[in-house]
Amino acid sequence: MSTIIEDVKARKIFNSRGEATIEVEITTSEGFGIASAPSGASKGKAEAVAYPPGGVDEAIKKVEELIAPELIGMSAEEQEEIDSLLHELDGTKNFMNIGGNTAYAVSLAVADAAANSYNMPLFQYLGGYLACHLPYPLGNVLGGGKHALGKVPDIQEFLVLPVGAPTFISAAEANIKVHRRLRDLLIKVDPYFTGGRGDEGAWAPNISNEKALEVVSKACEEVSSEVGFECRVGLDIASSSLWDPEKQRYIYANEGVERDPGEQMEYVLDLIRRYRLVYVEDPFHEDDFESFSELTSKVRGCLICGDDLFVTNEERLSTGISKGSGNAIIIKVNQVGTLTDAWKTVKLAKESGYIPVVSHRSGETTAFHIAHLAVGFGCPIIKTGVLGGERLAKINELIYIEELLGEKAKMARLRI
Ligand code: 2PG
Ligand code: MG
Repeated sequence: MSTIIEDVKARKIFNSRGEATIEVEITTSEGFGIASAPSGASKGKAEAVAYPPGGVDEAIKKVEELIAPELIGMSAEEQEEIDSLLHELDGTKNFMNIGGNTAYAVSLAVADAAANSYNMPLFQYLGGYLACHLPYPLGNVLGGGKHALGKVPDIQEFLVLPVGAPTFISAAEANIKVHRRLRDLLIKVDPYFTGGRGDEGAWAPNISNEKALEVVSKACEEVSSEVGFECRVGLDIASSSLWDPEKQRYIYANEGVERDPGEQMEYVLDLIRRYRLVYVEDPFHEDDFESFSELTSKVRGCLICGDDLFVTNEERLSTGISKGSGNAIIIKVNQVGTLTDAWKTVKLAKESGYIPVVSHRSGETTAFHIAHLAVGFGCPIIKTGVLGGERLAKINELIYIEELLGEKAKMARLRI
């Protein structure tokens, strides 16, 4: 059979922040696959542990000594079996022994190798003939929080979602235009603006959260009328990074404001209304399912998305569903480790009316696989940056997929 695994290799490479990470290469009798793991700065408490004690070097050893001997001889098509084998070999709930990033790179390289052995694009191998919907790119254009230094906004990400785009390439182009327009606007509002950018290529100016929202909204409005379709504004508040459990308050350090959970609720509601926000990620800290549900019940026409809240975990999503917490979920495969785990969560999300948003991490490699995951898993939104080689690797791959699909290509159905 063409998909029999003949060799498994692991090596150390570097991500966009210059941190060491793992890359895994799998050779089958008629093809090969490769995948590398990204890494987060604002991680959820319930995420899989990225590396075993001993870091990337130890992870490489685990692949070579523990995982490779088991995989060799198996078929790369046995995705579920291989993913449960990874759990077995690890033996913990959150990949403490082999590392979630190790599991991620192996799991994805296996799928990549199977697709390649069949001479098929990964998205088609994962999603079949019906996988022909392109996601809307949710682009980070301005940011602060844990992704930048200095007196930047406390809110981690100010995002653009080109909801009216007729094609993927026009959507990607609109996001780039907003990013570029912002530069011109920021020069006017921040006299010290040097053109500095954060981890994901978003501008990192010395302005308040409110000012940031004003300029991003203005840039979106201007670009919307230029391109002839609507680009809307979203936020990733990444509230777990602001939450002080002792004080039981959200600390907006650069702004010099503290908010208790009630004030945070009022603040977020006010921002959604005033700026017609279309998307708000992690408006409350990672254990506050109740506030997520209260906010979700109070707003219309805005996605309330859980990242640190759900950590791509099926069980945590079930808890959210039962309480009505949010209506969208971030999908970062390395938060749970394997493709099978992530797929189960995506499936549950779709069955329950939650919009799955496939996402990059702040520390990315130049791998483009998440572009294929978005199309293959049928996720209507992909969150990946607007600029920077490691961000454009995903965007450009989607442009290629759109071209490859030809007349079959359609933008995803986005019900907000
Ligand atoms: C987030 C991500 C990506 P990180 O919070 O959504 O934008 O950040 O990878 O640092 O967790
Ligand atoms: Mg987030």
